[in-house]
Amino acid sequence: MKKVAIIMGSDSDLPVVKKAAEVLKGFGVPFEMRVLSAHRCAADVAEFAKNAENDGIGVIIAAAGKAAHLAGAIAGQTPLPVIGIPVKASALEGIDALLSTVQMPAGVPVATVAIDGSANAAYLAVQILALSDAKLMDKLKAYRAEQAAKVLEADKKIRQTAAEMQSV
Ligand code: RP5
Repeated sequence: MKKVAIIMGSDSDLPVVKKAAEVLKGFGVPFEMRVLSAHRCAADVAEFAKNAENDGIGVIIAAAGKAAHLAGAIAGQTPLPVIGIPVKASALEGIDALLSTVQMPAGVPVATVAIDGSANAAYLAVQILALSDAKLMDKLKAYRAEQAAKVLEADKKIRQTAAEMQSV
């Protein structure tokens, strides 16, 4: 199976990014994690992005805060799908990173998740890899079924509570 690369702009992003790694681990998807900054070490970002396809990477997750150019800078240098996580890291509460990550020009997309939405970045990466991996697709379907069952169980309880509240 191809691996997922999780790149963060600073090690201060790790508390947010950790959740993505946990989700990937849960699905048995191999991943690597790196700290690379579009602004502080641009040449290293370029080297990573240019080699990613040949390094067995299938999807790239890039997390950054403030003027978050990391995901876009990577996307511009690889044909691999890039998922951006805008990180809440400044007085602007992540809106700065969200707009910097999501507003890509046509032809160079970054699939942007919610501010600090690292779990969904990983789920989306799993969905992409599952397109060419039947076992992973089965795991994904099982996870979705489990999620639905939990909600329906909660629904059953809340309906019972509502009925009890009105029976006296
Ligand atoms: C961004 O600036 C990083 O992704 C991080 O979210 C933010 C702050 O970085 P540090 O100053 O904590 O290294 O580039």
